[in-house]
Amino acid sequence: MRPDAAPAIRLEDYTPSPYRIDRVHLTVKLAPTATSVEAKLWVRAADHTTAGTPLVLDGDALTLTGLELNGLPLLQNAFMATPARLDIKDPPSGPFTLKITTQLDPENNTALMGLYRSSGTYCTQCEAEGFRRITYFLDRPDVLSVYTTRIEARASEAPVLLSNGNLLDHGKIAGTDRHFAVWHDPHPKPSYLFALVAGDLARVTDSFTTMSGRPVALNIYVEHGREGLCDWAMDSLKRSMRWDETVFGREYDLEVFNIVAVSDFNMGAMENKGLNIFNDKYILADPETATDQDYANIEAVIAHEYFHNWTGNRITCRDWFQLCLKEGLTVFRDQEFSGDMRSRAVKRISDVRLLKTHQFPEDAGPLAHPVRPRKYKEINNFYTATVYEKGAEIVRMLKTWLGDGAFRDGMNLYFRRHDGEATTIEAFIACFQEASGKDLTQFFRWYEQAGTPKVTVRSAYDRKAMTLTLHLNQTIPPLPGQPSAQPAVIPLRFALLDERGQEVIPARIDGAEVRGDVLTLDRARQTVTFHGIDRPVLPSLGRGFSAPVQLELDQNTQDFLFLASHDADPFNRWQSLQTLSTRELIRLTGHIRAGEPAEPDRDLVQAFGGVLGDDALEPAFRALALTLPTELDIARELGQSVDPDAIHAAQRLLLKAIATAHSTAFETAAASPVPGPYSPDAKAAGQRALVNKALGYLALTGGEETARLIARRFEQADNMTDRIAALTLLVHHDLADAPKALDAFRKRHAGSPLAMDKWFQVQATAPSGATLARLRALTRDPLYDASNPNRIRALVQSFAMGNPTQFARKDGAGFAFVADSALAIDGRNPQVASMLLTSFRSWRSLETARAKAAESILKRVFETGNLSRDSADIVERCLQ
Ligand code: 0A1
Ligand code: ZN
Repeated sequence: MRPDAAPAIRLEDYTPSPYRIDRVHLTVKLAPTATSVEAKLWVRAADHTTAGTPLVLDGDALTLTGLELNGLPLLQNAFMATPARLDIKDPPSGPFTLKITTQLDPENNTALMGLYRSSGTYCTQCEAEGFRRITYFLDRPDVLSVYTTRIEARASEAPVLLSNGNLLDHGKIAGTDRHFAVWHDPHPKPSYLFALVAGDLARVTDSFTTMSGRPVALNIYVEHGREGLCDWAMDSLKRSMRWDETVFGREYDLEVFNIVAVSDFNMGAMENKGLNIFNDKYILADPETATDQDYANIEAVIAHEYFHNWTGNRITCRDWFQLCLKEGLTVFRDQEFSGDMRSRAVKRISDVRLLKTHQFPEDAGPLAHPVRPRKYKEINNFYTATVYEKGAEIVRMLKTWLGDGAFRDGMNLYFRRHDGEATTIEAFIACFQEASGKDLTQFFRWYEQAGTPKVTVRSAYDRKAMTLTLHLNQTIPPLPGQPSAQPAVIPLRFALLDERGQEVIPARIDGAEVRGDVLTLDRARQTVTFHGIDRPVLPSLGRGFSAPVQLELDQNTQDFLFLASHDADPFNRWQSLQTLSTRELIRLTGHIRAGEPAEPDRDLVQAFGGVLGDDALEPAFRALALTLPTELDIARELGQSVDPDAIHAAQRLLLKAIATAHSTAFETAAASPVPGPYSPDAKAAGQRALVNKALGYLALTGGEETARLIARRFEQADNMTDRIAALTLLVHHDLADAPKALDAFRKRHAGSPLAMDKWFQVQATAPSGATLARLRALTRDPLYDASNPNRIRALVQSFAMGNPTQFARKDGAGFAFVADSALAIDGRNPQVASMLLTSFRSWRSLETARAKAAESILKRVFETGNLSRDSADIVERCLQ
């Protein structure tokens, strides 16, 4: 089959399953290359119209070794089995049982989907369609079954045997060296939430008492010797459980909650019922090997997976088009949790930065898709920033627009009405429609239209009439498959500020729906008039980033500088500086490309000094405010004819100007000690962020003395945050001590693959012409493992996504490196390959020579024989 010939699955083609499977008994006899799985299924027709019709079960690369119907072997001509499906041609019209036996080879399952081995531990990954690699099944999320799982294994190979639910029984198998465990999960669930783990693992244990007084055993399983690295994860879990009770009224519902950390995992983590499986980088942490960011990520991912127990597991998706029903909502919930645990403002800014650097470009290029896609060829390619992050923004807009009370009522109605169901976005939104009494038809467009709306604002103040008028315009630029779009519902949180920064409250507002400080746009063009405005005011719009849109304001530099220092909304203070910096970087980039001299704007440079010196602002906020928009942000803003070298040079120029103008203040900030021994809490992390940000500015202008200071910081660091910050400066600024420091780091952390990932990443993101050759050499480093997703992400993905000048080298060598890395892994692990290929998504916006180089490499990949469906889908869409 040509790679592009895979059929597309379409939302409009959804039909309910003709059969139900009420109960599943699995008996899994584990052996590295010959595991047998016996699945007994209690099957019945969904209704009389489907009774007796052929039953078609999904499979993927399966070997059938036995098949019985109602306890009797099925005759050859009564069924048809291929690795990809099992047809029961003429099933009974009443309920019946099927016993299906398959044989698996976990040891050689390199795709990390289905049952595989990670460092000797048997584990599973079933979302989205991995269960069909274990047994033939109705592998679709709207088929909910109660599972009982018996696991057998050699006791010495796998002393720990885990599956979903509660432990029913365990013991030795007499006369053998094997033992067993039986797990029962009383909650009906779709097959994608099934999990099994077996191995020689250490256990860290704790407990939790739920709000109604039920005890829950909490266990985290890790490789032996890693027990000491689980404290933060366990603490995060307990805080997540309490928070979900307090804020959403959700209580845990099993006797035990198990988490397992594995080192080979394609994604971040997986919310299997009662048995979450994690990429170990989101569990393991100590100050020696994990950064402050790692601690924050662990807290967020633990919360995310735990919160799925209600939003995803108890209420699941009818089909995979509804993926954001569980993902967007659960991201929203984990963001709120982190906001409560840390500084809300800082968390919000970090989330918006992520959205702008990952989701906005996705939404502006060939891989753009609605939050609820209408078709897919490979569902694994839709675990995207759009489904997750934009999906979360939509839920947040509901809260902003409807208000906290109606939002809470809508959530409660959703939990009450849909518990135990596989449902849809429509059903979710209907709950808020009922709770608020508002018509949400137009709001629903957020799920159906791709693209980031652009809202332009022109303002006019009429002193005599005492009115401020805003002329607002919203558009979504044309996208592949979406030539035009309809106006969206856009809630804008706002305030009007007078020249002293005091809020001016309008007597009346015409032209838009207003509730409190939220005005909502719903037309392509809209004129909003604020009455009773007795003095000139500046609007502060989109406070807290109240809608995922691109706001184009007609304010001038002075206006933005004013907002940057006076806005009571910390998000808009940050945003104002970002907007100004973006404008400035675009201007500088233009001059640099034209070969003209360029001088950064003095007022802007001055403003950064103001932020740095403002002790009233929390250090974490100051560190963020001192961070310029990324080079990729500027590329996205430019949108066409992008020259990454020019953007890089412009950024350097502005950074250097800021560093030079405020060198003394940066020296002071860089020398401020963070009090006490290392603690990962948000306050201390913020202080470290500011110190390291200041050190980064010093590195731009400093001479040998600064270089020595940075080398000393590297040597003396007592935590990974400071050590990796110093190492990054040494390597990215090509300072004399860089090679020595890289060696020292490698020696120190050779025993920690996760710490070594940082070492690979620092080198992969160095903006130097020598980087590519260095990376090629690193792929041969014995500590690099070209089949481990985390290593590939650290070396190749961070190069592709985090090193714009080198990835988009004019000679095409950067593109070739990434494409060849993808091809090298594609046969073993298609998901990782396609993830690498998504880094080509913005190729069309590059200037001609680079775009041509990217295109010819994409075409070469596309024409490769045997390309996986995952990779073919991405490349095909990139080329469309
Ligand atoms: N549901 C998980 C993410 C996930 C998705 C797919 C996977 O394998 C293809 C694994 C994990 C989450 O949102 O955390
Ligand atoms: Zn999730």
